[in-house]
Amino acid sequence: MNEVKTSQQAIDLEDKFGAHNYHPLPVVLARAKGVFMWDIEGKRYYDFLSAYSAVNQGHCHPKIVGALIEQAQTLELTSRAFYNNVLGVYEKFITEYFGYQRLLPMNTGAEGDETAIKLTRKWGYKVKGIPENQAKIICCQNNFHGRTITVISMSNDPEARNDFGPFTPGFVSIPYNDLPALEKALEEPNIAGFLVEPIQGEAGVFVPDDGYLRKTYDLCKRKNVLFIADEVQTGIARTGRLLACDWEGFKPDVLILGKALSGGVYPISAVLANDDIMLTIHPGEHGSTFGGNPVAARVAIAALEVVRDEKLAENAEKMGIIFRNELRKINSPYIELVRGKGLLNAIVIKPFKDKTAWDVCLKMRDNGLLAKPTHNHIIRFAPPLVINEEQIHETVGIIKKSLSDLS
Ligand code: IF1
Repeated sequence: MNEVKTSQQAIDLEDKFGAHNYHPLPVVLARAKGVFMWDIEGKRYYDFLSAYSAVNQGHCHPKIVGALIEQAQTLELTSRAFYNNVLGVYEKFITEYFGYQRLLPMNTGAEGDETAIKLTRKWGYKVKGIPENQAKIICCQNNFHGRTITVISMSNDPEARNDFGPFTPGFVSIPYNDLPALEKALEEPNIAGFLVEPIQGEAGVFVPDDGYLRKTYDLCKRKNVLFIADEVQTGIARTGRLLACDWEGFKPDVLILGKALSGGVYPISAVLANDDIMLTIHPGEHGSTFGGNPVAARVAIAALEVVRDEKLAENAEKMGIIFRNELRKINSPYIELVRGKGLLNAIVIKPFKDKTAWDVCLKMRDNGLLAKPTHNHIIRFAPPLVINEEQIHETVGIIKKSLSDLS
């Protein structure tokens, strides 16, 4: 491979030969460890994105990378045409870990959502008795569940949808954090499920009212409708509990996981459910070449062990409280609002001197911290969950300095 020597060379190559489906912050990373990343020129940054919460366990965690290397050298892929000696071990491990009877393994978050939708429809026909092709799933406005055609069929974001139609039918969209809207939608015939993010990520880390999720779950139960939680981003300790739904003490009927299920070293997603739901899908009806492969299985076990052994949920809760408290002490004309849960946080930026969230992110980059704006005026702060208190104070200092550099 021809080595890239400077940041500019790397940017030029992507610009010339890559599809232009992203607009990255101009920084070219070459190495990472724990909460840090380094660019080609050797400058060090705090990672405050964690690859959108995929790297909860910290970059290049030795235990997870070790599992990846060891299994890749032993047995990499069998497909599901044959059994392998790792998948069953993983299925037993993850179902006990999260308290479900069965796992359906996939690769990306969007595939996890697709799988959950198929499973919910199947259950709707086979168990609930919905007439053929009539099943509907309730989703929320401003959701983000991925990029496939069916998944964007639930979206109301013009950038995600425009010129990608026609769309998949069978969704009913309601406002998020609105119980009466759900109650009303549940009166419609042939509703199979309600799909929701416990905290809306793309919407700018929008945290619903306390009790909202629990009440929506109870409403679904009353109407024999499956509660499907997309915990691709909120799951696996990010919000200060193993699952964000744990904050409200209930178990979704269908649980979708991704991202941090691999600690960021490999695309792994999962759908978990109990027998009455999962066994409605039969051989030949759903699957994936790579889903549940031996490398993914070993990596996911290691990644989940790290979350448990290093008490990452507890740390996320503690560090999150300190982080939000410290952020709220900053006196800056740019900060309108600080919100979040655990280490999934955001600040809403007030327009001031024509500066946007993008300008703030560039300044933070210069000062050694990487974060990404969402929607022009919101900045997400989601460091790896291994961050310690001293580092929280240092990073709040960087954020504060960056805001004052701008004004
Ligand atoms: C991108 C946002 C985060 C997700 C939830 C499923 C998926 C995602 C709740 C799909 C993916 C990503 C993907 C990333 C941007 C990003 C994101 F800003 F768009 F909203 F994280 F906050 N469910 N989230 O958040 O998972 O198929 O990507 O594995 O670049 O699109 P995937």
